[in-house]
Amino acid sequence: MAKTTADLLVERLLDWDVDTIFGFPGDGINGIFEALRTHKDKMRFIQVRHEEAAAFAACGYAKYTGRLGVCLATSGPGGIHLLNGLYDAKSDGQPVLAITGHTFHDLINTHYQQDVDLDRVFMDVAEYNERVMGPEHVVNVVDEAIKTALTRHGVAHITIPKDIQMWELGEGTRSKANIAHHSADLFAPDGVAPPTAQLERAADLINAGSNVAIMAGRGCLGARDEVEQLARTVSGPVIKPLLGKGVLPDDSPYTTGGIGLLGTAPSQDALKECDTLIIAGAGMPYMEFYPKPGQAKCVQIDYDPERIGLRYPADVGLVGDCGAVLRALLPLLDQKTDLSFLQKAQDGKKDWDQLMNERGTSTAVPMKPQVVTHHLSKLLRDDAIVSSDSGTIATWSARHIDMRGDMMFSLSGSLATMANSVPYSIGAAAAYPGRQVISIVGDGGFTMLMGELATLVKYKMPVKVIIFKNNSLGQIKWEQIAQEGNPEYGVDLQPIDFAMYARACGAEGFSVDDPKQIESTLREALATAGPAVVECVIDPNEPPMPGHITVEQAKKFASAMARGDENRWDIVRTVIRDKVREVV
Ligand SMILES: Cc1ncc(C[n+]2csc(CCOP(=O)(O)OP(=O)(O)O)c2C)c(N)n1
Ligand SMILES: [Mg+2]
Repeated sequence: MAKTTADLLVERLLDWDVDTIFGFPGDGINGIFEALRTHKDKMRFIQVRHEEAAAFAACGYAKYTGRLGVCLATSGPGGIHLLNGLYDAKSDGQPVLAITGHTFHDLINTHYQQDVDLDRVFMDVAEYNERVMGPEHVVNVVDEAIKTALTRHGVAHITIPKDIQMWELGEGTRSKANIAHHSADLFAPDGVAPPTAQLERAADLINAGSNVAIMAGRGCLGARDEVEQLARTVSGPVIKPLLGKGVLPDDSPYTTGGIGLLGTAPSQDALKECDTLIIAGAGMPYMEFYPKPGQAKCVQIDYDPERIGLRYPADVGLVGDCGAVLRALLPLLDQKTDLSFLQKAQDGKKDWDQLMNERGTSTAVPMKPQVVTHHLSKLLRDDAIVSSDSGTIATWSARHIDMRGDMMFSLSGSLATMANSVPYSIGAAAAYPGRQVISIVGDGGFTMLMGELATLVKYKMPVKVIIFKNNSLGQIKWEQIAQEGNPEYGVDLQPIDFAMYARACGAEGFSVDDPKQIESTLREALATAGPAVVECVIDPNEPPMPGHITVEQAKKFASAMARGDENRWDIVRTVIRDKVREVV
């Protein structure tokens, strides 16, 4: 039997070493499903419960493997459901290929069923976007789509009308110009190093500085040795934006931890006091945490020339892979002998760690959210892959989950969407059977894609889902109070028994509200063979405060309380208790 367009699609993906596709069926992609069925010994299809989760899983897969992630959805609504996950991939620079169906090729734009031009819908999100016109077109298009996604670190999209998926090769429609087998399944990454003169300018600038701070983001995830050597050479602290959490282990003497609202005080101090800043593979958006423009000389390293000077007025830009650029730069740098800036940062980090330890070991009731991440961190294996959702949980994860060994960590960075973490864990579990995979998620984020627990059960993915139950969209509640100075509104959640829900899905379900039980409950859950949910009932009145609180934030907080937040006395008590603990 002659090959169909869909056969050619699947076989070309296999040529590109794609062996896993996350998706959800529909009549607009039945042709592709038939090809998936007949190639199922080589191509694994993972069926999620919502297409958004397929796109998140593909993004997580790409983040944790460095490889292309692939997702598949039907015409119209299926494709539309992918969008948020695709924007997540675009925003965090991940190579993801989305494949969708379209209606019959000769009914497009005639108000037919599921007649949505997804190639037009995806114009903004996708770097490459093409409608396949026949079996002779698909191979070339797949090659271009994949190369573009890998080169531009973004989304590529292919849509195939449902009848064209079944068209067979050899029906005489190949144009003379389209020579068969002319296109290659080969990606050749750009390996050009920055010119020597630029490297020398960067080195001069760094050598002349006395307080050098390094901000190392996700672009440095594969360059741990180089970043550590840089820190040692310039005697400066490494500040890790959240997507770069895995760049250095948290017990490294060279890191002050995270930055931003959910970062650490010593990172904030180091950036406030540095006279030289090296930004490597980072685009942390919160400019108020950078040095003031003009305060520090700046060398920025990024694979994308468009990002040089994006957040801070860089004096020298070095374009390329962070590891390769640092290897070229390091021999030009002088060893700094004055350790005072680094030592101050290390002292600040020690104090911070002590504060976090106190917060994390609190026995107060209701249980503090930090207590959960504190104990979880200690119980995790050195190979754990931890995904966090957006919400206050991101702060508790950022500050209390310590990176060790080969651990990986991610969340939705620039898009900061909710509901990504369980699907990211699906991507991680698919890529790394045998590794410990953890999802840290709020009750709000979890309920958005709650059906994905069934996906974990179906594929026997032993992901442990740690749900922080505060019956609230906590992050927004605190924003309303502390940033806007308004009493909370529209943020309370109808409670759900998540442990019972887990069992209804066929997973293990645990529930804990006692800080004295948290360690043993987590230990028991982590030891289970399959997927498990741990519902952690936590204090809804514990605010995620920045490392240093500003006068403005304190004033807004006071104003919201004065205007009558219904939980104001509980909140005030909690905040005062924290402040007292900090000072005593
Ligand atoms: C898709 C989406 N909708 C809304 C938001 C705004 N938002 C950010 S965090 C948050 C609250 C998250 O609540 P939950 O998951 O319960 O975590 P918590 O903050 O309570 O820890 C909301 C609504 C978002 N980031 N993404
Ligand atoms: Mg919540």
